[in-house]
Amino acid sequence: MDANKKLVANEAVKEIKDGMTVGLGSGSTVKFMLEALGERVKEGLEIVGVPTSHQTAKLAKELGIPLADFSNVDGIDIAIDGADEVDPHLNLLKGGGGYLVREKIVDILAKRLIIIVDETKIVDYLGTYSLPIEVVPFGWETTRSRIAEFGCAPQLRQKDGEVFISDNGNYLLDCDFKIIHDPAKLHDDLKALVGVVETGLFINMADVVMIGHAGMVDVLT
Ligand code: ABF
Repeated sequence: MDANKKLVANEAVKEIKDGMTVGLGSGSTVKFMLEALGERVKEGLEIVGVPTSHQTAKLAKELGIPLADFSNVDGIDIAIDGADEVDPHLNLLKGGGGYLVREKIVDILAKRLIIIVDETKIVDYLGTYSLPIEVVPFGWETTRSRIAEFGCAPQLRQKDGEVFISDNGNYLLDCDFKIIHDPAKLHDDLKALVGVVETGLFINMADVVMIGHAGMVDVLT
């Protein structure tokens, strides 16, 4: 599995050119991408990265990748990010790591969004992986009830025995829809609920999906 993740991460880094502002995703495949990008920065590549999580920012700093935020960049040339599931329309289910809000803010701004996955992420329908939904902590129990009416049993995400708090100070509800036939409609319906900050459904956002499998990289656009 790691070999395919490394393969696709190294392939994606080739798309990064001098002078770019690069959205830096989160997750284990992106970790390999950051390591490859760090090597290219050491060799003289001049870029600046906008991280999608404290975790990514920490690793990028360790690797010597210059960082910026939206106070000093006015756009993203390319974003490279992972995903938990990819459907045939290149719609994504993301947020397994808990970083979906900042990922979506960066990814949606990118002129070009490249998603890097191994073949285990490719699905016919989104939803086997529980959908992460970021909610405001105040009244989360009532938000959970409203979300449940769409056909799931939202679970408050825990980490190390404590309630998981996102980088934005919110809670995450993981929702086991099992199969999502119309992810665009579900996203719109969920986003309309009071208390919902964002969902892990990334609809019509990916420009390219690079899939590492069996020592090769397939590219979907
Ligand atoms: C990130 O990538 C998250 O949205 C997602 O949970 C994670 C999964 O990918 P990986 O398998 O690479 O950790 O963008």
